[in-house]
Amino acid sequence: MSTNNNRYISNLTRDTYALVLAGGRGSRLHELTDWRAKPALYFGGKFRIIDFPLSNCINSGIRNVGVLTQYKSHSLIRHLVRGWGHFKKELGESIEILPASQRFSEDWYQGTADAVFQNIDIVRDELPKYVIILSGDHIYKMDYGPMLAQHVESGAKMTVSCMSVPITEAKGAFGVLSVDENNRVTDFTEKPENPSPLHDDPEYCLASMGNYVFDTDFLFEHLERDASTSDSAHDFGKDIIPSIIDKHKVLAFDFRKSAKNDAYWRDVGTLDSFWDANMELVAPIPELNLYDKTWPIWTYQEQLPPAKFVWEEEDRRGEALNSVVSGGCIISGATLRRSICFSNVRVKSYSVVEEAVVLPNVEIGRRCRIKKAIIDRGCNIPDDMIIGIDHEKDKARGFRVSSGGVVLVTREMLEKL
Ligand code: ADQ
Ligand code: ADP
Repeated sequence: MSTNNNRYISNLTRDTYALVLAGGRGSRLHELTDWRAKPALYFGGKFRIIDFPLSNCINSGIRNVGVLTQYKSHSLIRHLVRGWGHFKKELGESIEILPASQRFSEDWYQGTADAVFQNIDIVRDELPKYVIILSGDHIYKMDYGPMLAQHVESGAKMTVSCMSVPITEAKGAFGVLSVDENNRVTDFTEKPENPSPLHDDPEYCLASMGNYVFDTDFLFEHLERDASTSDSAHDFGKDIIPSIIDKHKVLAFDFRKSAKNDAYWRDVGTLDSFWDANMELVAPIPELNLYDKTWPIWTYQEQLPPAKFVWEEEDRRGEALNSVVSGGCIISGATLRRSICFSNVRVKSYSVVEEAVVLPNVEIGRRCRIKKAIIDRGCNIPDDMIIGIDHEKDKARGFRVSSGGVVLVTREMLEKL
């Protein structure tokens, strides 16, 4: 049967259970993930990171999803319950939250393989033929159908999605694969210091996106074997993949080749990459199209009044240029340039906010000047405060300045002033 046959793909996706790994801390995001897991972090004016893999599942026709949570899961679980709680088992749909609940032992989830192992019986109950394991940490649009179709047609036991990235970016950051001429994975090293280059491009290597398709029985067999191995970190990248590639058919799925011009994928693991990916959205035509009706990104939406811009006098123009402004915001007599305002942000007269990512419920007082900054949820920026112009001054006040020159301000930092 052909992979272009939609019916074939939808049968496959219906036979698939998705597990989204959403327990990671995201320590390189510093104070932004002090109180929330990385998948719960806000993105793009009204979303959270987890909305992207979940929307990809729904848009791909995978309607049974488990979300594995662990670290600081409160805000993530609240978001899932509010925004993703309407799936109906009766209609063959479900989104289940699977917190580390010490069901098998006294331990929390150890590595990612252990997180899945501890939920084997829940997945088994669903009787899926295939399990797709997804990282809950990335911003991307991906139709999982072609990956599943390749997996089944090739007769692979496991398929790893990957894309070519510059070696300088992959170093110490991603799992790196080598493949033969049939795309079979011949080597997999988790976060190597010296990634093996592509044979036709020495500057690039093949990086794992942290998304895997397994035949269900094969997955269970190897998770059980790994669970009884004492010197394992119980992690897919470190243990499971390297231990199976010699004996079993593990294939790479090249996301960039499959999605062609639509191969958008961002790891927003640092303050700089988080700020960059948000800033991309204020471009006149961003690479990530959030307005694409054929691939909607769902989220929890509060009922809010529309954004309002108030212009009272010539030097108090409430305006936003090349910016994204969410519901409930009032920009009164202030100027926003190349900025993103999440819901319920207030910016008062004579303030100028440039290249800022302003999370929900922030108030920015009068005559403030903010440049290249991330303002965390609930901050109250007092009148006349200047942020992002003099980094030495920012640091002296306890704000965090990233290596790329992005200033992070949180409520706790402001309270200490
Ligand atoms: P990392 O993202 O660095 O690399 P990891 O920290 O294990 O690996 O996180 C993978 C996913 O699992 C994330 O979505 C995270 O939130 C989640 N997670 C981590 N620990 C968890 C736990 N105990 N319980 C539940 N969820 C947990 C991985 C791969 C690399 C690959 C990159 C791509 O290991 O090979 O290149 O993803 O970014
Ligand atoms: P500033 O005077 O510093 O710009 P204000 O809070 O006084 O800040 O708001 C100025 C303008 O914003 C108001 O005159 C009004 O037009 C608009 N505004 C403020 N709050 C509201 C609100 N709750 N509903 C509708 N408009 C509002």
